Amino acid sequence: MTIPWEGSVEADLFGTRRDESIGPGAMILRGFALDPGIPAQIARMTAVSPFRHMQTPGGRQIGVEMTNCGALGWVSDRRGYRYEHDDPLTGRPWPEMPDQFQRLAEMAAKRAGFAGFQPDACLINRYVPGVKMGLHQDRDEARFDAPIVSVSLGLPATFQFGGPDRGDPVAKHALNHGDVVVWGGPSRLNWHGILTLKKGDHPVTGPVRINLTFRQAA
Ligand code: MD3
Ligand code: FE
Repeated sequence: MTIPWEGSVEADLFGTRRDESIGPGAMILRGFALDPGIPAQIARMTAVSPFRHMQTPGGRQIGVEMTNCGALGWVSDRRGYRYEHDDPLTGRPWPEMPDQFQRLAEMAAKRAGFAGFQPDACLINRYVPGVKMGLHQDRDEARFDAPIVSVSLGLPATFQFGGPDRGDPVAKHALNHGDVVVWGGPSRLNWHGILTLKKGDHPVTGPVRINLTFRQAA
C-alpha cells in the first residue's frame, strides 16, 4: 500500500536525503539547523529577555521556561494566552528576530512546501530533565494558513504527534540537536507534546534542551 504523503521517504541511494514526512503537511528536516551561530544568538537574546516560568490562566506554573524574540512574543498569565509586543518582565520589546533565524525558518518552510513563510514570532523554550510539555494545540495565532517551524537544540526529546482531535492516536518521533520540523496545511492544528526530558549532557547546550518555534502570529 502506498500513502500519498510518504512520497518524500523514497529511496535515498546516496544517503544525502534527510527529510522525513510524518503526516500530511508535516516534515522533519534532520540536521537542518546545525549552524553554531544559533546557540550564540540565543545566549545573546536571553541575556536581555531571560528565560522565565510563566503562569497558566489557572494559576499553575508552566514547567518549560520560556522567552521570545521577534515583533510578537507568546505569553501566558492569569489573564490568558496571547501574543504581546513587549516582554512583561522588562517592559521593553522582545529582542529582534535575528536575520539568520528568519532565513532559516523561511528556508525550512520552503523545503517542506510552504514558500513565503514570514514569521513574526519566535517562542524559545528551555527544558531541563524532568520537564515535559503536555498534549496541546497551537491556536493562539490570528490565522492558521501559515505553517509552524520548530528547531530542536541540545538534549534529545521524544515528540508526540497526534491528529486534529484530542483522542486521535499519537505517533512518537525522536528530535535531536539540529532537527527542524515544519507543520502546515492539514496538520497545523494537530495535537502535540514533548515527553518528560531525560537527563544528559550535550556538547552544545549542556544539561538542557532548547526549542525555537517560529510562527506567524498576527
Ligand atoms: C505540531 N513546542 O511551543 S515543537 C510549543 O519542542 C511546542 O518545545 C514543542 O509545542 C517543543 O507550542 C514541540 C513545536 C510544534 C509547534 C506547533 C505545532 C509542533 C506542532 C503545530 C502542529 C503540530
Ligand atoms: Fe505547541
